[in-house]
Formats: sequence, C-alpha cells, structure tokens
Amino acid sequence: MDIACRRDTICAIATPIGIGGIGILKISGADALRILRTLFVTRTGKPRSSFPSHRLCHGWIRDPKTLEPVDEVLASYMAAPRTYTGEDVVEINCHSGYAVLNRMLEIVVSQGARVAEPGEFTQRAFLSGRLDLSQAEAVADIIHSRSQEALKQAGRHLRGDFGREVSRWREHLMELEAQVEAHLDFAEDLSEEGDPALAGLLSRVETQVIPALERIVSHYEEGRVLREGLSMVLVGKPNVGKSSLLNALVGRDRAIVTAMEGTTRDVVEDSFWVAGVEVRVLDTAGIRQKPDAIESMGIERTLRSVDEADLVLWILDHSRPLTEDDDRIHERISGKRVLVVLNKMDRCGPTTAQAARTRYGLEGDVVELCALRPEDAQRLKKILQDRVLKEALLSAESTFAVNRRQRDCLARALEALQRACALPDPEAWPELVSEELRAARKELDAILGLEADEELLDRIFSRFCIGK
Ligand SMILES: Nc1nc2c(ncn2[C@@H]2O[C@H](COP(=O)(O)OP(=O)(O)OP(=O)(O)O)[C@@H](O)[C@H]2O)c(=O)[nH]1
Ligand SMILES: [Mg+2]
Repeated sequence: MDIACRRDTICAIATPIGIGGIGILKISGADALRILRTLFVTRTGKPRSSFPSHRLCHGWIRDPKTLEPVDEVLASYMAAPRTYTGEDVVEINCHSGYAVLNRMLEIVVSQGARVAEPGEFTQRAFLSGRLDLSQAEAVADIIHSRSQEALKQAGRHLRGDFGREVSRWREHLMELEAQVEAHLDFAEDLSEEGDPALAGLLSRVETQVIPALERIVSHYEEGRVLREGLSMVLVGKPNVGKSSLLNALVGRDRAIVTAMEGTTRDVVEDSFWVAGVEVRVLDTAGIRQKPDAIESMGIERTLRSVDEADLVLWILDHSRPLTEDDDRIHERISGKRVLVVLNKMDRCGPTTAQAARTRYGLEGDVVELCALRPEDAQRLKKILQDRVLKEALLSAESTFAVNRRQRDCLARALEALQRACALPDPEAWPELVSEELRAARKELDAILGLEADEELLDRIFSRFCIGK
C-alpha cells in the first residue's frame, strides 16, 4: 500500500456481515465529519450541523440522492487526535443484515470514502504514533485469541507492557552508545577524568539487558504454546482407541468409532481447553503394514501431522500384544515430545505399562486409562496440564510471550550484545563495541516499528480483518 493513499478517508464495516442486533460502520480521515453531515438526519428528517465530539447522536442515515431513509442509527463523531486512528473518526451503529450494511457502505463510498484494506485502521493508529508496532500486532492477537491464556498475553502487549520494556532496554543501549562514542572521540581527555572503562560499561549490558533478553528468547516455545495453543496428535496402530480418546477429550461424538481396524482414514481435528490454553488435537489413521490404497494415503497424512505436532500422544492397547506395528511407530516418533498412553485398561490383556517400558526403554510414565470413561479423559487433561503445559504456564508469570518476528529481533539483538561482551579487550576495539550496540538497538527499534519499511508493515497488517 502506498503511504500517500494512507491519508485519504477510509471506511469499512467493522462487525461481521450477517444477521444480528447491531452492525457498525467506521469512517476515518479528514472527510469523516463532512460525510456524516451529508448523510445524517434527525428523527424529524432535518439535517444536523453540529456533532459534539465523542457523543452519540440518534437519527437516520438517508440516501443523499433519493433522500430516502435507509436505517435508524446511533452515530458518533470523534475528533482527532483522541481517536483510535488519531484522525477524525465516525462510527455509525445501524442494524445488522446483509442488505442494510452493504447499502450503508455503498452510500458512504459514494461520498468519497475508500473501502479500507485489512488492518488499515490499526495501521493508521500506528503511523500516527497512537500505538507502537508491538501494540498494533497485539490488536490482531486479541482478535484471533481462542483461549483465555492467549487473550491474557495479547492484552499485556496491547497495554504496552512489552513495548515499554523494550523501550527501556533501548534507552539503556542508546546511553551506552553515546558513552562509547564519547570514549571514541575524546578517549584521552575522558580517561584523565576517570571515565569508566568500556569493559565496565559492557558489564552493565551483561547484567541488565542480556539476561532479560535471554529469558524471553529461551521461553519462546512456551510462550508460543500460550499464544497459539498446543498441537497434539494421536497416533497408534489401528483399533487402539485413538478416535474414542479424541471423542472423550472433546466431549462429543467427533470421529467415527467402530470395532473395525482402519476406520479413520483422514486426519480429524478438534480442540479443547486446559488451564486456559487451547489444545488442538488431531486424530489420525492407524499406522500398520500392508494398508489398502486409501489407508496408506491416510497414513502419509498421519506422519505429516506427527512432524508438525508439538506433542505426540502414542496410544498402545492393553488388550492386545505389542507388535511390529507398535515398534515401527516407536521408531517414527523418536525425537518428538511423546506422552505414552496405555488404553483399554478396563479389559484383561497382555500389554502392561512395564512391558511397554522394557520393550521401548521408556523413561517417563505410561498413562493407563480407558477411553470409554469420561473421568479418564479428565485425568488425562490434568496430566497434560501438570506435565506438558506446566513450563508454559509458569513462564506466563515470569516473562513475555512474544511472536516469531519479535523473537527473531530479540535473538539478533542478543547475539550482537554477546559479541560485544565477548571481545577480549574492548578498550582496544571501541568501534566494534559501538557497532554491536547499534546493531542490537536497531533490532529493538524494529520491534517497536521505528523506521519500519512498507513491506514489513503490509506483511503485519495483512493478518488483520477488514474494519480493524
Ligand atoms: N473396552 C474398551 N474398548 C475400547 C476402548 N477404547 C476404544 N475401544 C473400542 O475399540 C474399538 C476401536 O476404537 P477406535 O476409537 O475406533 O480405534 P482407533 O484407534 O481410532 O482405530 P482406527 O481408526 O481404525 O485406527 C471400538 O470398538 C471402541 O469402542 C477402551 O478403553 N476400552
Ligand atoms: Mg480412528
């Protein structure tokens, strides 16, 4: 999007288009008030000249060509700069329905507004300095949050907690940069006055900035789970009870269950919530040798899901002996984070937890359960909370859950600072120290969106929905 276009007046339907109580149309830009004046009439059909800022006005929107009333509305004018975008903003609350919302949008566009691109309102908020880039990204995160934990994390970013922390590190680095520059320019004078040596300055970076960055970067994975949820794939040979366990976990009849081997052919996905975190669970085709053609396509999909999942729930069957199919699955999931489940414990059978531990050299516990008992599904959820999500939930208290872009910037900043601190004799290389400090500071600038280029902004804001 061209920066110049960003200053025209934009409009969008801000609520989902469909049948509902209220639909909201937003207009932002210099023409917002003029458009409202043209379209709005009072209950008695008279135009209204004054719209006090930040007040709701009751009346009608009428078609300026035919003068026909279109819908009864509550409209508000909000004068710049105390608005979301920092520009003049008008919001029209009308009724929500396909025809009425589209008609409203058409009328506003006929008065010279342009339909906004996804995220363009928030982009304007960012460009006008109302939000830094980390806060703008948090707006999309709030909208996309599916779990309470994701919402909590996004809320912290939107309030600016993370942005403020980054600004603090940034100021710290800028101060140091200035001191190193002074050291470079007036090295001799300063040393006479007892200026702290470069090594001393760097030790402050080492104690005050590096540990904080390290903590966030090293907890990225836990933070990602909080933000995006945990993806968990159910694997096992046919008939061990994968689909039964999926149904028990999500509490509904999601996947087909039969006594026949090879019932599930495709990946079936659903989700449930544990301690405010979303767990996306994938039920897959049982893995076995000599499958039929359709089944083998299903098995390929199973294996792809294994590669992409955060956690593999490997299901064994207590009622039947372990076989080569189990051995093959064991090999295939090596290197993944695995939780082993021994299912069908309500039956008699040859496969015990100890037998599985010995055969596969398992170190962790084997969870024994019966997928047909709802209380066992609850117990499994508690185990997921205590064993798998524990670190993520703890990290939520002590650090920020950042997105991939922010993590990459922090990791690069960290590397630059570590390089500066690792110089054996920094006094001999003040230019190098200065360069690394600047490189690190630029990465922090990128998190906040200072000097962000258009490509980056377009990439970030294209994630948004229209009307935000
Ligand atoms: N007794 C008992 N039967 C179970 C249990 N779990 C599943 N079953 C039964 O085992 C059979 C197979 O269950 P599914 O859930 O379809 O097994 P699956 O692993 O999804 O099988 P595929 O889709 O063929 O790979 C069904 O008849 C279930 O009712 C259990 O804990 N106890
Ligand atoms: Mg199945």
